[in-house]
Amino acid sequence: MTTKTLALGVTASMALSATASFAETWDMPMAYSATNFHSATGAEFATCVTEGTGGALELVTHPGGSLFAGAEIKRAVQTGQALIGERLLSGHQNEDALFGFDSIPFLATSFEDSDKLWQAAEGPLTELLASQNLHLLYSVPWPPQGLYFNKEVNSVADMEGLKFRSYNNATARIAELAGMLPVTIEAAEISQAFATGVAESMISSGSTGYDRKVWESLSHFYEVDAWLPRNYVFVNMDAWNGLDEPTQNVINGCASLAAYAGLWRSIQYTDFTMSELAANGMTVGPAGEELKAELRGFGETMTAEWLEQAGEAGQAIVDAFNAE
Ligand code: PCA
Repeated sequence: MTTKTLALGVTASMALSATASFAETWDMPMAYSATNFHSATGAEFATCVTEGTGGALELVTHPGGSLFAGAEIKRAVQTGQALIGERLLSGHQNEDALFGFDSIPFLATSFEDSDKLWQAAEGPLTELLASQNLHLLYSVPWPPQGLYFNKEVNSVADMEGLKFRSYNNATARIAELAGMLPVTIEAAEISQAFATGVAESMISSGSTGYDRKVWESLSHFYEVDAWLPRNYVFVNMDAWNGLDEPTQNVINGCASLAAYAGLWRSIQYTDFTMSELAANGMTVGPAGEELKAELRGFGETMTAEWLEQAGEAGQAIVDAFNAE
């Protein structure tokens, strides 16, 4: 080998190692369909980070549970199988009651109150996630939750015995209180579950009903505004700490934009999806007085249960929310 070819070889390998140490690709598993507004917001966030770091950190989103199913995403990021991901926060309520702060029936029922509740909860949630090796980046609420059925329902008695699709502890508890049979199913799987009769009813947003075309199997949507659950985007803490400060700054900037854009999408999607459910043949409207009153009773029971499970930390969130 001549001196010249040796020098060329060294330069080439230096260039290669520079690429290897400075350009990284992170896969970002997400649970909901690519067309869902959270997924659209996440895709924009990923582009923002990729472009903002000049390609040094490329984020690649994998919506619809295609890389990890919804229930596996948090563990995958905790253990470093993926370094960033998005998940429904209250999906972890069985690990710690605090994760269910956003699914207390009738505590925060509007976008404004949901934001207020998030102001009260963000600090404690950030700490809880940090204790689990996760860094919280941003969070976006779903539209208000209402009830879906395959028949007219005017009271809890009409719900008895129905198979009810649940997505967290609170939704399973509503099923129990109403004498229904809870069955846990990821949003990505619900069209099939309704088509085959594995589930006959659920509580969710107009958004999920629209995304999954539930009018193919269900006939009624009752606006209840029970709560607005949140999705959150989070990073493996070791991976976060391994980033240099300029990269962290870009990610934080993109995260703030995503939180803002996601909230606006959620607000606009609320009316749009209600009209789409109706346009596709569903009966859409407010729940009747009897049903509403009975659901409020469940709300009181569940609020007391949550406060008992979440202890002082939970009480502090509710107090801070009520004080504002
Ligand atoms: N859609 C998600 C969670 C809340 C919502 O509106 C779902 O049904 O899985």
